[in-house]
Amino acid sequence: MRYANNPILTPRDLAPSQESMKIECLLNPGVFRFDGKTWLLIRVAERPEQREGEISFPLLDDANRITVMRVPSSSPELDLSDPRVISYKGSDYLTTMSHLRLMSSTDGVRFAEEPGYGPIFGSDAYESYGIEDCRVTLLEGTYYLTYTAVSANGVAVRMRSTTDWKRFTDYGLVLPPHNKDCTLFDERIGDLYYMLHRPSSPEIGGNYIWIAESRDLRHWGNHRCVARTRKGMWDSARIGAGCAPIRTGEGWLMIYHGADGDNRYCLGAMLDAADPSKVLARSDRPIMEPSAPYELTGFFGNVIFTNGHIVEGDRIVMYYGASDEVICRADLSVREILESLK
Ligand code: MAN
Repeated sequence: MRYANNPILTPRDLAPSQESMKIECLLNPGVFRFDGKTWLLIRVAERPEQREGEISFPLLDDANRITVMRVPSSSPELDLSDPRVISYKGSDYLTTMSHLRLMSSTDGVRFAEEPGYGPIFGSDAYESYGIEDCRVTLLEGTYYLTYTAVSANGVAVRMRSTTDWKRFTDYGLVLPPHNKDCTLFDERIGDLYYMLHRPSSPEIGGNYIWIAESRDLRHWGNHRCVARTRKGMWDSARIGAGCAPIRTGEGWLMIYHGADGDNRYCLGAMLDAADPSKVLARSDRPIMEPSAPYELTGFFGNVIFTNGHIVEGDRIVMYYGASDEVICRADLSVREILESLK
């Protein structure tokens, strides 16, 4: 059920990271409990104020400072058909650059920034186009952040960890391009750690959900494909895992996003066996699809995308990005989702 006062956060609710920038979108928060509160780790996408006659977009330079690229908007070598991407002289850039912002709440709907918990920015050449869509997994007392690191080298998965949200350990790129939508499981299975991830293989294959395992959280192997896109269905073009799967009496319950050829993003569920590389059941129809006005129109309309929830008994308190612009909440029931998979 959608929260009646959605959206709970919009770009106007936060100040830009610096004066020259404007927040264009809030997207796809990681979600966790810490210090007795619910926290969101929000993807904040910014771009420079646009001037007449030119298109400008941000990049990190070699010294990790934000610089602005400017190109004449009349250039025949400029392709702006996708609001998320700028194609110029054969190279692709992002229209916005994302960083991650922490906000906390005691009631789960009113969120505020807290002094001492600063923003997280891209930190080197592998993150020069920004960092995005962070999953947060609490595993054996440590929070693991798995997020998308974007640069001219490609779209990859990076990991950091923390226990206090002030000091972070960097694991570097745990998966090379092209890969995103990575989440760790929140417990070991046997003596192995597991992650779900989403490599892309556009010529043969596609955008499928994979699983990998590790003994030390740094080196990942035994990659296996868990689920593929399905022709003619709501998840025909791309799929990707949400956050850590939920352990239920019937197996691992995973919420995932699926998009079709028209870039319409919905949510569905999969039930995996005790061996999480085996799918037992999967949503024929979405468990949530864009229908509210804020899900139908916005920066990139027709999008519901989640990578964070907390589970309280049967209740899944889920936070999601709508139309790549605002943040919303919906409460789901584990039992109802399991029923829908029968
Ligand atoms: C896609 C979209 C964008 C994102 C890039 C890079 O184009 O998901 O929002 O910035 O990929 O990850």
